[in-house]
Amino acid sequence: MRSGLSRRNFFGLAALHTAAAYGLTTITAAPAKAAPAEHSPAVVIGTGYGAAVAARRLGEAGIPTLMLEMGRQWTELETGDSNPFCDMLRPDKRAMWLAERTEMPLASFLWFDINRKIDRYTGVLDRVHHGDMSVYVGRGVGGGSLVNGAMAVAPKREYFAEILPSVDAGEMYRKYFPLAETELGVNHIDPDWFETSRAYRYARVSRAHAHKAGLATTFVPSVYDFDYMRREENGEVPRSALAGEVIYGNNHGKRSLDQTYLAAALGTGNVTISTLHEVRAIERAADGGYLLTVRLLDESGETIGTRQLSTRYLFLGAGSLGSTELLLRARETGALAELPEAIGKGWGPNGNVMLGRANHVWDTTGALQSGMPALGIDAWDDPRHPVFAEIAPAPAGVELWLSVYLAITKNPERAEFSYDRSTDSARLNWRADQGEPSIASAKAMFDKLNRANKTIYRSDLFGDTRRFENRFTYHPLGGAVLGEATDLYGRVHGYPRLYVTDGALLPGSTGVNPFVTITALAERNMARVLAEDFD
Ligand code: FAE
Repeated sequence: MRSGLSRRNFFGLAALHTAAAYGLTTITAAPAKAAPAEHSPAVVIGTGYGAAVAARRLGEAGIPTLMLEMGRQWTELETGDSNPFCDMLRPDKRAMWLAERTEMPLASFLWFDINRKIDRYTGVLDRVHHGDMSVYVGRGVGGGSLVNGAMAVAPKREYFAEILPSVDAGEMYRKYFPLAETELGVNHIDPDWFETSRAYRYARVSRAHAHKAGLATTFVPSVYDFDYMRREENGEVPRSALAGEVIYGNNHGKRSLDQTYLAAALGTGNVTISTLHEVRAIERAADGGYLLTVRLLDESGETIGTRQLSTRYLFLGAGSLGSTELLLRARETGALAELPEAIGKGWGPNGNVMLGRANHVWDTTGALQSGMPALGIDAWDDPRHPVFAEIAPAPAGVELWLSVYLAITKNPERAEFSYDRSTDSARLNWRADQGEPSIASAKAMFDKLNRANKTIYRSDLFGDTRRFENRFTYHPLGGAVLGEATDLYGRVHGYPRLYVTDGALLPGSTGVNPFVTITALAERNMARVLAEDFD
């Protein structure tokens, strides 16, 4: 147990462990509620950042709340392996959501395919394909927090004010960003340790190259426990960040939502989580509440039943893709026909571009690399090509003479979802050419870096010969944008007591990795909704 764990989090974590031990799909800290009622006063769809904030604040306000999560619970699986997650070098069925092969962001090395065949299973990482764009998302109790790189960055205040001008930036930076950072367990790397850690040699090499090109670098806060990481390097505790664990989950060290917001939510005794429950449809009930049709899955992804649930207050926290699809389907099938035109619009990939550089033979990046980035190159104030580039690891366990980056760029292009009746799903119309402004910005920064260091791009990493990969994003944002599809607090226009609480609210870009912004905005919105919408 982490020191400083509150009593509430303790009871919530105990509930998660008990459910895991008995293979339950219902997680609750309230003994009287072993099975969720078919009616719940509040329902939250999803268990990612926005959802976890909503459920916790509802639970604390004494409102019985049911969370519905299509993925499974990952705390201590009964796999025979005491670790729930597999690592990146030895992926198995737990790696990916209902896939027969892994789909790594770095798809090849020296053009050799590095993906592996796996068994189909309700694994933790999903890559959802939409033509020219595919979107990585986390599946399971904790959503994206299970698979992400833990970088906990608040956007520059001027940029936040630019993307959400109707939100009081003063209040956000005074109150809600600090609140989110505290509750998420954000911590900072000890700069002295960073300078000596073997696991961050790769970041120091990239930093030296950036500085040689006149570019500034900055440490990035994290929700990975840096004290734990230091003990990993000293050989005192089991390794996680230093054992190639990140996109398929971390067995130790990471403060994912099941350790923080969700444990606190369950600890109120008012929140229940039902796993392997995929919400398929939302309609209006005769009493003005909402009816949900839920598909029940087994661990191989087969449908084993359906449930009908009713609620008075419905919070959508299924992520940019999930929440947008549910709303679009409801509008286009006529179930919630009055939903606004703005549903499905304003989507962007946060300008994501991945790339690699080949290092000189004397510039080794190290066989041991922390899976958790701790440094970024910050050129966001560049007037022509604003870029914030995370210095990413390539933890292969051997020297690769490779530097990898995930660049976040300021790309004004946006895409829309439309409803495809034949597949009953939302389709995104992002085109490859819309990614060109992102590539131009990343190229401007990294050309400079290469020139100064006499280095070159790698063209063997993304399955073909491209040097810049922007056919995927880690940061899907938009689809139900704040102030357009909803009011200024996430209340969906036209339908009382229906809310969006996740990354769908953000208009396609945050300029930095987004989960702190999603969390802080959800905190702000929930404070208002709880004060005004509940009797
Ligand atoms: P999200 O966390 O995606 O949660 C949505 C949840 O809803 C998921 O658990 C889904 O399984 C569930 N769901 C979806 N549809 C349904 C349905 N119909 N019924 C029931 N459940 C459903 O939403 N961000 C950072 O800030 N820093 C990082 O270092 C970082 N690294 C990343 C690395 C990777 C590999 C990935 C994939 C993402 C990364 N992100 C990072 C992005 C971050 O995780 C993401 O912005 C947030 O998780 C989005 O939060 P939401 O609340 O919108």
